[in-house]
Amino acid sequence: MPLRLRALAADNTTLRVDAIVNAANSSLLGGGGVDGAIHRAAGPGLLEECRGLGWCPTGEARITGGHRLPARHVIHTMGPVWRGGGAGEAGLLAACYRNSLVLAEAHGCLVVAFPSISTGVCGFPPDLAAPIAVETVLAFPAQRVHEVVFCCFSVDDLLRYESELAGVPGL
Ligand code: AR6
Repeated sequence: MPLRLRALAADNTTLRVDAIVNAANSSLLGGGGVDGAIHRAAGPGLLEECRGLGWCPTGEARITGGHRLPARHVIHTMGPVWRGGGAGEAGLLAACYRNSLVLAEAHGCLVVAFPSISTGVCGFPPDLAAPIAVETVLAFPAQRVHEVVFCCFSVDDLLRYESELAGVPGL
């Protein structure tokens, strides 16, 4: 089945999907932005589970249950902090999407929703991040995952992803 990609304006803590992705920090112990929203909505059980996971280096990902979230799983990934573009940020951002999808596959997730990783507190320019997100997902050899949702938290980001997806032939 071909992989379906779509963009949606939503708060990802409300999505009833197999996995939502969290733009976490390396401690996996919560923070601001989408990370804070996910921990608030999931409740203390998520933090408890995260404590057992240890450190997550930039570009890698870890998976937990969804606890009180409608989503079955949370995939936590640490995106790169933007340092001007010469510090491997693009490759690390792509690794976040790829490694999150590897975990989604391994846990039988069919529908996965990504926030715009690194484009908030981490300062990655959203216009550069969106094409990396879309290209990396398209290049991923998905077998079980059949739908990827780009969960946009602003109208600007939604328009950005819609225009990116419109440029993909055959989608
Ligand atoms: N649903 C979907 N997207 C959201 C939500 C939400 N509920 N809330 C924010 N966004 P950020 P980062 C968007 O800052 O840049 C934390 O402190 C937001 O508008 O959450 O990867 C962590 O602990 C933006 O487009 O993540 C880390 O320390 C995108 O999510 C650090 O921030 C990412 O913004 C990670 O920074």
